[in-house]
Amino acid sequence: MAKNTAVFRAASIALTLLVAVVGCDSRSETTGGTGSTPTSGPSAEGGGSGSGKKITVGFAQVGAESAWRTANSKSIQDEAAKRGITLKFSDARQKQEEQIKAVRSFIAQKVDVIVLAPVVTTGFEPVLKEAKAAGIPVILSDRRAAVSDESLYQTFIGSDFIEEGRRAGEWLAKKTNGKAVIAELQGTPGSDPAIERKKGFQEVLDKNAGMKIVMSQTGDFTRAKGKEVMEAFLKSPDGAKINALYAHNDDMALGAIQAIEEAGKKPGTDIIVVSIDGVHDAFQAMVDGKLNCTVECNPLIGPQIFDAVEKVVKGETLPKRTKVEEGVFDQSQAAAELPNRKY
Ligand code: GYE
Repeated sequence: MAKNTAVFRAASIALTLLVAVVGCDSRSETTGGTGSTPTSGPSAEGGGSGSGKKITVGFAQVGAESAWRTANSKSIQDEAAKRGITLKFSDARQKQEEQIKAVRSFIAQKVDVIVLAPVVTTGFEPVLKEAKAAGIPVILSDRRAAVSDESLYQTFIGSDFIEEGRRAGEWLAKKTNGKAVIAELQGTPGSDPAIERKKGFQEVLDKNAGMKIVMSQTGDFTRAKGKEVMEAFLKSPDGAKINALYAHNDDMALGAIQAIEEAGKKPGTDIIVVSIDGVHDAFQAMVDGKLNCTVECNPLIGPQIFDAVEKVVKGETLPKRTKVEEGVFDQSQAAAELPNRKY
């Protein structure tokens, strides 16, 4: 367990030191939408590609649905500022149409590189073709897009979501001796992490006949919907049988924990709760005995994203896939790890 924690922690400390050195000289431009014309940041001698030309990146972010996402946006904004890269930031509020609009606007603005975190896997191929036709390279961040032609993006930098689902399932199988009546809170329908976290978890269920998902619905990766759906689960005819909850992210688990408490049950005891991300509040909930386990999904990928951006600008070819290292934490490790959490 947590075999990669040391590596991750070292990286986190290094990142913190870098951020501390740079301070809050934020040069990234958060436009909040793609309609506005961002003002240009201060000149960045020594920044950018090293060739003297300042790089402009358009980042089409998913939204601000979770603590993971907030940390991810901050990591990318901080890293752009640190490197003197101009960042045009768009928050699509989890809407694909908004992301497509954002990408089109970045193409029209002739940015150097587009970074896209696709809210869902399908439907991006046409706009990716438009970017390619305009000669603007695209890097996929965090989530994968299903495309028929790999040349439509330079690299995909993100976590192994199937492995995360598997880790959650394996932890639960061990904890319950392979016997569990499970409620599942899925992420955004059609999104890469929702599809793959379900798949990895299911692999474990297929090997454990005593573990069954008896109800499953989307909570759209948000705390509010996680709570709402868990309330409905508990009120349903089979609600009283649930003794385990698998949530595709911590925010939904935290919302569900509230619903469990309001229904007069003890989260963490009456219902074993396992989720994914490893955000600060999840560690606090483990310390409080309400959450049992979180599988880490590291959002601090700003440095990896901009390493890739700078290489692409220099014309280098990247591997199609760059993975992020992460671990698994349960209640026994929570108190010791809590002060180290950076998100
Ligand atoms: O787990 C969830 C967020 O795509 C990995 O999106 C990301 C997921 C993350 O809303 O909290």
